[in-house]
Formats: sequence, structure tokens, C-alpha cells
Amino acid sequence: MKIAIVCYPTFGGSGVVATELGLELAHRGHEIHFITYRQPVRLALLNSNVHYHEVNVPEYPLFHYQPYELALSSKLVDMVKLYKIELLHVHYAIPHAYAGYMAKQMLKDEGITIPMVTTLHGTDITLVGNHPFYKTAVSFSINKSDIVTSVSQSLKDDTYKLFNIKKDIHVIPNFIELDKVRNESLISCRRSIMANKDERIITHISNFRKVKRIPDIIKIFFKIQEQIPAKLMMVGDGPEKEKAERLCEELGIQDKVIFFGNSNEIDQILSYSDLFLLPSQTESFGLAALEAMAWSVPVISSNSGGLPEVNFDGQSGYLSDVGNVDEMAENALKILYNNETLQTFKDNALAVAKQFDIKNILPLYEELYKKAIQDS
Ligand code: GMT
Repeated sequence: MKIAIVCYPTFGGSGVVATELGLELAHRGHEIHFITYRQPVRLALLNSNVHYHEVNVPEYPLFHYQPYELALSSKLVDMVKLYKIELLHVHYAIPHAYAGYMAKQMLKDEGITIPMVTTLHGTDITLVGNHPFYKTAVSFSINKSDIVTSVSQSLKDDTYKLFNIKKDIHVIPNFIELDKVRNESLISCRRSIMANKDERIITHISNFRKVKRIPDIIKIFFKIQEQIPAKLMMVGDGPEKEKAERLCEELGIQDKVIFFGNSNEIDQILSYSDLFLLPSQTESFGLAALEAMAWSVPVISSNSGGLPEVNFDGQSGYLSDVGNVDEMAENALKILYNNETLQTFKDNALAVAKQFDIKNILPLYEELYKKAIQDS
């Protein structure tokens, strides 16, 4: 199939999912066209069957806001015609499904019918899309998609709760490419750079937005390091990072916390981690937790959104109510106290991650694509 993938090319989970999906589809012989404003961070272009088309938005001083949707829909129309693309897969309702619908309409005018699959990722539904300023357009774009998927059952339920959706929503969970992730030969950094032999390594990876509850991570770690030797790896960058650094100073633990910023060495860091913290306010899925589990790292998370669908309580880690840092710290210590328990949780985390292997998930998308093309 010839498929156009539209996504945000940044470090966010939706961009990662879209990119990995496209690369694997290309690997399986499909022709994939990424259409976005910058090359996605995980996109390797030296790959047959993979194309990248940049959307340029010319800066014009008269406009207070530059019209990205307009440029995107024009680009979609041009690329569909040029490469005879058969299907649009847009990740994120805002503004991609909206731009995709406009492209469909323009193409229809020229006698070309193309189906659109929209994947909902969470932020577009629970955090931004739900805002009254966007809600009408988001409902419209979802209802006008030919097929809608969501990355968890919880996100599906939220979408029906928050919007007036008439379409069926297919749940296709996010995935991990285990063979690629656990490529131990790529691991060059030494554990000793991060921690001493006797110290447990605890990790958090995110874009440091408020929704990730960064202060909770520091508080949980503070309680852990009072009981056992430990170091905290904080990977990523975002609006809450500076505050977190200040909190570490206030608590006198700055020498035990390493802030990496955005890193391309996530696999290296996870390969040495003993525990992953994700106490988010809400999380449609929690891809970062799955990436950790793929490296046999157990997860302490909140029980909000789709997290219980990924982190199995008492098995791959533990779940607690949002903000219950005392319980999260207690559970973390339960896992970390002795090597045997830790090893059991590590093995379980990997076993759960295996259920989300891309090999199991990708055919679900392929099936929907075929259906969408047949029905169009
Ligand atoms: O929250 C993030 O880290 C980024 C965000 C995004 O918009 O890319 O992630 C969302 O999509 C990911 C991939 O499907 C999910 O794993 C995240 O849980 C989801 N974030 C939220 O729901 C807050």
C-alpha cells in the first residue's frame, strides 16, 4: 500500500509511534510518505520505501498566526496526486485530521477518493482538544474520518465521554519493537558513569509538562533514597524542569539526581535502570513506561488513563492514585529492597512488554488500512 503518515515530528510519544509504525510498514514492503514540518526525530531516511515531504509555512508579517493547516492540506493533495498515495493516516486530531479532511475534499473535487485513518493519542482529546475553542472542530474531524483508532480503551471511553462521536473507535495499543530496542551491542556507556555499584538507578523520561507531575517524582525519590542508596536519572526537557532542579536543591539531593535534557541515549540509560517512575496526572497510554519495560525495568505509576492497560499492578510494577507519593515510594522500596524481588519484577516487566511487540500490533493497522481502501 502507498500510505501518507502525518504526525508531530517532535520527541512526544505520538510522533515516536507514528515514526516507528511507518518504518515497520516500510520494512514490510509498503511505500510510506511522512508529511510534516520537520524530519521526525526517530526517522532514518536511509531506508527504502520511506519518503519525507516537508511542509513549509511561509512567514508573512501580516499574519499573527501562520496557517499551518492550509499548507499541510495543500501538501497532502500535491503528494497524493504525485505519488498516487492510497491512504492518509493522521496521528492526532488537532490539526491533522482537520487538514486531512480538507485534503480529502479538495481531492474529491478532482475525482480522487482517498480514505483517512485518524489515530487519537490523548493530548488531542483529554488536554487540548477538549477546550471549548477546539471542541467543535475536533468532533467534526473525528466524525469525518473513515476509520478512528485510539491507543487505549481508556482513551476510547474518554473520547465518547468528552465529544459527540458517532463513529466506531478501534483500540490499537501502542507497541514496541523489542528486537530493535534490546540491541545490547549498541550499549556503549558504562553504568559507573551514572551510579555506584551499590546504588539503585531510578529513571524518569518525559517532556516535563505539568501533566507528568514532576515534583511527585522528586518527592518519591527523596523517600526512596532515605532508605536505600539510589540515584535518579531525569531524562527530557520541558517547562517543569527548572522547578524540579530547584526542588532537588531544596531537599539537598542535587548530587543524587542527574538531569540529562533531551537525550538520544535513552536505551543506554534504560538498560541500567532498576525502576521507572511515571506518576502522571493522566496518560492515554504511557509509551515511556512500555519502553522501560522492554528493558526489563519495572514501573511505579499512577493509575490514571490507560496506564493500567500497560503497567499490570503487582506484576510489572505498581499503580497508585494520582498524587499518592507515600504509597508510590513504599511500593518502589518493596521492589528495590532485595535482588530476588527486583529480578522477579524485571522478568515480569519484560514479559508484559512482549505482549506489545510490534509484530502483534502492526497487522491490526494493516487490516484496517485494507478495509478503509476497500470501502472507499
Ligand atoms: O504526553 C506525552 O508525553 C506526549 C503525548 C503526545 O501528544 O505525543 O503523548 C500521548 O501519546 C502517547 C503515544 O500514544 C501516549 O503514550 C501518551 O500517554 C500520551 N500522553 C498523554 O495522554 C498525556
